[in-house]
Amino acid sequence: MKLLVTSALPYANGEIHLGHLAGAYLPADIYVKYHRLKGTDVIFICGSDEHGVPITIAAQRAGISPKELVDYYHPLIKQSFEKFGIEFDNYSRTSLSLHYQTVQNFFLQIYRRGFITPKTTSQLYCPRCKMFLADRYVEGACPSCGNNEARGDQCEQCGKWLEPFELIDPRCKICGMTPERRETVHWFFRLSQFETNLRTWLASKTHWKPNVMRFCEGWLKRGLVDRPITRDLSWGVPVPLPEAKGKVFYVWFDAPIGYISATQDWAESLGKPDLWKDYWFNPQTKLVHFIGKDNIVFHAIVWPAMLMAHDEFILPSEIPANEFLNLEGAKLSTSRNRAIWLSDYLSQYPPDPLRYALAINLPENRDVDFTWADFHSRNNNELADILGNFINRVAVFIKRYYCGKIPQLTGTDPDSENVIKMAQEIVLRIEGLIEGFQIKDAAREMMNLAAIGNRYFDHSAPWRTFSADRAQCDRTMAVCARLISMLEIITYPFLPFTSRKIAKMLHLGKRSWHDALNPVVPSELGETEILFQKLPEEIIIQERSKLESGSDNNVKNKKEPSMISIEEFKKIDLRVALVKSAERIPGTSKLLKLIIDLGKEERQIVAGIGEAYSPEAVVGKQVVVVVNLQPATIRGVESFGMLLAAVDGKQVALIRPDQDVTPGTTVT
Ligand code: B3M
Ligand code: ZN
Repeated sequence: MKLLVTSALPYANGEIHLGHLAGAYLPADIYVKYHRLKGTDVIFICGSDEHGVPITIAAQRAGISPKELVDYYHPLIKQSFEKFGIEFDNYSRTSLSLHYQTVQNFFLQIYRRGFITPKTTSQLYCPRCKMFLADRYVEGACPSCGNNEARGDQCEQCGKWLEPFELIDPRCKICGMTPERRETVHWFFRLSQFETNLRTWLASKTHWKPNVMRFCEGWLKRGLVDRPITRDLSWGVPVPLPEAKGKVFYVWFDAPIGYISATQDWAESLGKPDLWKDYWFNPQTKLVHFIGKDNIVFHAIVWPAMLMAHDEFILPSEIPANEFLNLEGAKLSTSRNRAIWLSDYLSQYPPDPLRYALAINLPENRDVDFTWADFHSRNNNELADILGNFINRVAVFIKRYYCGKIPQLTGTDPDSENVIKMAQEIVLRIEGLIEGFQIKDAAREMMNLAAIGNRYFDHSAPWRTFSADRAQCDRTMAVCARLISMLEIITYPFLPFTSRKIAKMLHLGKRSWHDALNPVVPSELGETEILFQKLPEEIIIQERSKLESGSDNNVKNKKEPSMISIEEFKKIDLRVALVKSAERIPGTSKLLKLIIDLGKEERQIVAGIGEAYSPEAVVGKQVVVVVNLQPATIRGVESFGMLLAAVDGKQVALIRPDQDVTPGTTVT
């Protein structure tokens, strides 16, 4: 069997937060680490989702291009995952040309097979922004639940998948204007054709999680309709049809194909460019998609239908979708800046305590709440007091009483036999739980093994038997060392950094999951160290208040435009200038090159007023200019400042002083 595991491709429009981790990344990483230990032929594939309106809106807000935005976030996301111990075989990105080709070929194949049809549709168009309002560019009231902030692609409140024109009282997300309807051609994926096949396929997934099944059944009951998979946007994978010039694919068409292109990218990086086919074309491969619940419809309905239409690749075997993580009793929200960012967490605490606190409380079957009080108690009362304490007290004892030499197991007694049996049962239970995607219960079992160790140690009282019954004491310590050796293996998927420290302590080399049932015990202790630092109680209050105030640490991708201070405003140097000369910049209708007089100096600036003003009309006029703007080259002409104008669609009006003043006068 081969295993191809994916986690949802995160949008490269912000950093990773705890909601992401609990939904699609940490459980997948635990699952994969376990399988790697087991020796399964497994690859773990992910990458940044770099297209779609979430990206273009964020870029527009930041005043940069979509490419600049994703180039900024992609490496940050990748690094945060690495620091948190999430080990993808490949973390790719959808702006790669390899991805473009794969998407275009995928499309052409389903086009040739007759599952794509063009249709003239009437879409919302913002006359002020001069663009079609696809997906999240439009907001309005949800026709199904009334939520007034439903987006053009989906209502977050009720989960309904929407087309923009279904919204009641729609408004342009950029400028607030009520859009009008305009006709445009789009290419539709004939999802309706796959209703029967999907129904049969889903019926075979009797073991899937009930949340996923219920969702899919609801969809099929309402009936599947054909969906447009193209958009009038400039950022995205271009549609490879001559008649579709200027159109790109809808992000949810290109993103899942990213699972394939990221695997191709992986194979290429290994110098074995065909290796990806061993997975995607192989009916023996189990394809497992870890996702959050908001992505169920795309992974369990649309994507399988796309794969059926294409007819060459394997279909998903498992879709273990998680519910949501709330924070301190309320919804996590990046737009309201109520989130805990992974990079902030990692700047203060080690990765394993968070891995544990999340793993033991995963939203597997229902939404769960992350609280700092719980995090604090998991760290202090479980990691430090149970797991850390067990390993530490055994190590200290062996060092002190045995000079670091670990006694070998000889003879037996009912207690020791029993504890080893219980430990072996735990290992087997963890196997079953992880393979059945019950990661949370598996994490509990792992801690249970350490708790059993502590009880055994207490009960055996080696500090007493050391002089009273030496053979008994030897046996206790040999059994404890065995349990630690087991813990080194079973903690690895959950707490990889800790597991490596334990391995150093026992001088353990590479081992497999099966070794946990019958672990080797070395004869001598290596380097020992405290595995978990206790955290002071103050952090609970501190972290909570950070979250509620949305303080600086949380502004990572604050999406709303913010207020500025008077100091910030004062940084802008505004002056009155007199236009000395003006000429059109050849090849453009909008741009004029102006020479302006600022009293002490003359400057050249480029102004985008050419459609409203002729060069003659501006010469001799006084205008207002930003003089400390970074110089820029526009159409090959250098500009050392920016002229102010009021702009409303095509109407442009220069801002001018009410009466003539000395050129160079400051505007405040
Ligand atoms: N980027 C949605 C999300 O981050 C999306 C997942 C794509 S998986 C193919 O919620
Ligand atoms: Zn608009």
